[in-house]
Amino acid sequence: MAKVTRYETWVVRIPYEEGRFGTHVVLRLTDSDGRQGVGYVSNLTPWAVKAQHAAVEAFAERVLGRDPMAVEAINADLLRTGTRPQFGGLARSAVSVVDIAVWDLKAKALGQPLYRLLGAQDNRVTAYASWNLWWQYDIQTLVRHAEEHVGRGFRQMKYRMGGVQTLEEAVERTRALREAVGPDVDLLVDINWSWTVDKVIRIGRALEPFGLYWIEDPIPADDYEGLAQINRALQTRICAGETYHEPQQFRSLLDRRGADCVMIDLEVGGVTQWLKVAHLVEAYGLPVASHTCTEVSAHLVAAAANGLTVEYLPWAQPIFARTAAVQEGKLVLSEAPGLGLDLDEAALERFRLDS
Ligand code: SMN
Ligand code: MG
Repeated sequence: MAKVTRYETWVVRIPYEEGRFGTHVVLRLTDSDGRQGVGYVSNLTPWAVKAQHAAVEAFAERVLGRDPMAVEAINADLLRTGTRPQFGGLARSAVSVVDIAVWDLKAKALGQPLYRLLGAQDNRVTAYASWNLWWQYDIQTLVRHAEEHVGRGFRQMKYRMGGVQTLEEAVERTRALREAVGPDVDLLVDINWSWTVDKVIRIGRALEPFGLYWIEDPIPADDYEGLAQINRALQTRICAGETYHEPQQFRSLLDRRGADCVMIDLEVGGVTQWLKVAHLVEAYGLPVASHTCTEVSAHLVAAAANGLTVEYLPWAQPIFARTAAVQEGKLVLSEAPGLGLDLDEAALERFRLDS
């Protein structure tokens, strides 16, 4: 039986667009057979990254000496010991990074790509381009970036409109994108919790002729009743969930039918908890989508019977030696055991953020 013998961590801050950076906490576990397991999460609250980094190291320390095959027991032990009320989501986030790396070790020990170990039939999974279409861009830039995404092989892409104030501008942006990509490319829009129920319903109805694939996070994510009201009022699929990290939050959304698709971030507790939530959502007859952490999430969406699409954000790619190809709207996962992720040590040092 192999045991986890070593951990290494990095905090990297990587530019991915003009003036935009992604901050990522990366962990590598090594076991007594010399296998290495990689885990990472992208931090959307860089001000807290030091605490998150320290938490990841604290939990990684607790995995030393453990058998990486025992993913369920390790996850339960870490969450039980770490998730005190005052520690909350940070603990889950840190446990998530450890859980991902342990699953990588487990899959490698079994010589299987993670998606196959989890039961996926196919190594190709639908993905959408989720960068370069921010609401701050003017429409000409937005259209050019959308055309570039089509040129990269994407058949779905997500733009943002949280900062868009008027119905007229929302319609103008959406029309320009629809005309640029044509009827066969899916357009997803993310409002990032910025609108009100009335505004979403009013603008959502005006956008329905454009056949949006989903409207994401239209209002604050804890307004389950508001989400249900929006969901009843609009034909367009409503997607929510990326900020949830406790099972109760997903149950509240599902019990109120607040969304037609549930977005699950790996910081919910890693692969172990992501799968549990996906199964919960499946029991309600709904699909799931992933949030950030593309290289890991793709395995999960490919394996989940109700997996819908993968958020493709390339902002952590520079730290990995290889990245999956995009072909005809699908991410093509490698046959390599585990996550198929080899860290580029030079890149880790180059982008290292001393925390
Ligand atoms: C998001 C992710 C990463 C950067 C900005 C916004 C957003 C999403 O949460 O759904 O992609
Ligand atoms: Mg979002």
